[in-house]
Amino acid sequence: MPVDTDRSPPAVLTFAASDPTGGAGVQADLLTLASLGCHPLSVVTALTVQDTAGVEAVLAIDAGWVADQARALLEDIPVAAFKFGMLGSVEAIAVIAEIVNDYPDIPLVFDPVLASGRGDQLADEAMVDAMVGLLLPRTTVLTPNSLEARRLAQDDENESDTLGLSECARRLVSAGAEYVLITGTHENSPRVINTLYGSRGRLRADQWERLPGSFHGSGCTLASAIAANLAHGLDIEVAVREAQDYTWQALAAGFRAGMGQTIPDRFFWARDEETEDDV
Ligand code: PXL
Repeated sequence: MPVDTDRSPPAVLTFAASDPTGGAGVQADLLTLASLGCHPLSVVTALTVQDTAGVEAVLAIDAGWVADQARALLEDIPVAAFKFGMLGSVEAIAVIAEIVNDYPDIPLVFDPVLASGRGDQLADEAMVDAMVGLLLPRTTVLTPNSLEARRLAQDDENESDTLGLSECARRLVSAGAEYVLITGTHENSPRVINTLYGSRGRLRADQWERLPGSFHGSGCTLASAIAANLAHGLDIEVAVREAQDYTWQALAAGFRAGMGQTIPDRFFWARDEETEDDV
């Protein structure tokens, strides 16, 4: 039977690590992409042992296996957007760069995961260098939080704390990212300010009410939502703006599955609302 591509939801391919809690990583990406009407494809780059509080151990998947997973999918299924999360190793970054460079027209959203919410390191300096050198030149939208932006943009370790976010964005764009969305959750401002930069500097800033508590997988949700919106054909600025709105709603509807951080509810819109008749 012929494949009915007209009725297929756009396929989005995420390269990310497994988070067994379903809060972050591949599992967060799959939930977000499905919630936003995409078909999620996934290449697993690492396994983690973790709970909702933090990451206990990481097993990077062999780079050859990462490449084989991706090639098998790309030879079979047309992909509308790529999304990168935690990538596991320098070797995996190198093969992933080589693969996505063969598909230059597919938009790519890169969430440069460097640490867990608790601060467990998920990328070393060699991985940071490989991300900047090999992945930024292929990135459509980079979505660092302010800590990640400083670490990716710094020239030397002492500079990091003082580097302004617009200077970070300028450096990340000159390293090759087309757009950079720096999220302001970790800054000391009463509201969260997320700023989108492009080659001509600041494009827009969106402000969000700061929600109480700390969340597991908010960055994965935001980057996947941008990828989903790009896969549906939205312009960058609209895709970025609507993805923030979706993420804010998922966070506001978040739940505590365990004893650690709150997990965003990516299917907030599908929950039964209590109506007056129910009470
Ligand atoms: O939220 C960043 C992140 C991404 N991917 C995996 C993670 C985490 C944070 O813990 O574990 C697999």
